[in-house]
Amino acid sequence: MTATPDSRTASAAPATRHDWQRGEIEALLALPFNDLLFRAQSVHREHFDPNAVQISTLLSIKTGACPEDCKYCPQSGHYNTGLEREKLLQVEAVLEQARRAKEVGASRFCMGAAWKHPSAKDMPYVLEMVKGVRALGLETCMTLGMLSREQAEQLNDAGLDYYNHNLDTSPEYYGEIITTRTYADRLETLDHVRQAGMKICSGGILGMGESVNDRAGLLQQLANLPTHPESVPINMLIRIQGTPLEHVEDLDPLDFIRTIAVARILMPRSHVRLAAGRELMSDETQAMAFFAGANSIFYGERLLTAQNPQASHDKQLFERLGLHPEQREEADDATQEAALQAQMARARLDALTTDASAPRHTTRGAAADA
Ligand code: SAM
Ligand code: DTB
Ligand code: SF4
Repeated sequence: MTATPDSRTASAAPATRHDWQRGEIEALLALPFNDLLFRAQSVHREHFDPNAVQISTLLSIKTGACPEDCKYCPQSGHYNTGLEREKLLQVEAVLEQARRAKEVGASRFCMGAAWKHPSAKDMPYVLEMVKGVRALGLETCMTLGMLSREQAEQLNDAGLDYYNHNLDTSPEYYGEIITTRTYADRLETLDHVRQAGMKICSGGILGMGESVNDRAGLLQQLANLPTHPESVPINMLIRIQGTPLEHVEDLDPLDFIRTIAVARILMPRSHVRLAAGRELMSDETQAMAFFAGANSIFYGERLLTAQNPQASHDKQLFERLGLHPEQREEADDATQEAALQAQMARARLDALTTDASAPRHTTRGAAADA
């Protein structure tokens, strides 16, 4: 297993914390907006190219009729959402979609299935999909529900890079949203994924009627995992007709941005994804989310079943904001550490050789561009 991001903190920045208290996180969420965004953007620049955004494309490989009762979900069999169900796609059909995603610039292909967990009968097909997508030169991600230790190992052996499994909300609010799978079940799956050697993609949904304390609770759970998830999707609830959350109150977009900013501060080396709900956001809200430290999106007109912004609109937004797609999410950790150290050495040299009157802020920019 490769070194984790947290093991490369050595000399570059303060050690990443895993002991956040709920009150500390609530205090960050309550900062004056400008102070919070300044702090988040400063942390962001220490670890990332501030103008690069990682691009993933999603495909639903098995749609609808899910036995779970997640109150937000169009695919739950418990609610009548009018969604047409589909069996597991053929491997070749999935690879065809992956080729298209690659052509339009995605670096990662995420496959999602509406399952409680994968069955033994489905696993061989899923493993073939991982191998095939990987062979196209794309990073692979799957979200298939709960995994046993053995299934996680099989996926890792097939070459799966990321497993997405969200905590969704705080442990206290969770029972209001899902009753068919526990918080502990979710943490156990995350542990199996990590032990098997895969990277974790885990985040949650905002706008489900949760309190600020619940948002702090979700972030606390994620940030206090033994290793931070490499990818943290923050979804804005897409209200789906027929689900129990159909009429939940609007979330203030500024509160959404605040949560992204705090995620960035707590998990400084993780990719924070501005995930579901962009279709409902203004370009200005999305721009602010990128400023707050979001650096990953789902690209393409469809998420799993719901709409996402048109690709042409996203292209235009990237141009207007001077953003560019990140080429690959992560080189291996040793390579990334070496690049960071080299950048910092160069920056120190620059600082020594630059005219004393010249502005000094170039140092941080150089390091962040590693
Ligand atoms: N069935 C698998 C599972 O839940 O473990 C994987 C697919 S599931 C659709 C992946 C994630 O999508 C959920 O955990 C939830 O965070 C997000 N999601 C589902 N419906 C959503 C909605 N209406 N709005 C925002 N996010 C949603
Ligand atoms: C995540 O956190 N968001 C994505 C992905 N992981 C799998 C899914 C969003 C689903 C939105 C509703 C739908 O498309 O059905
Ligand atoms: Fe099923 Fe996943 Fe939807 Fe829950 S979120 S109902 S587990 S597809």
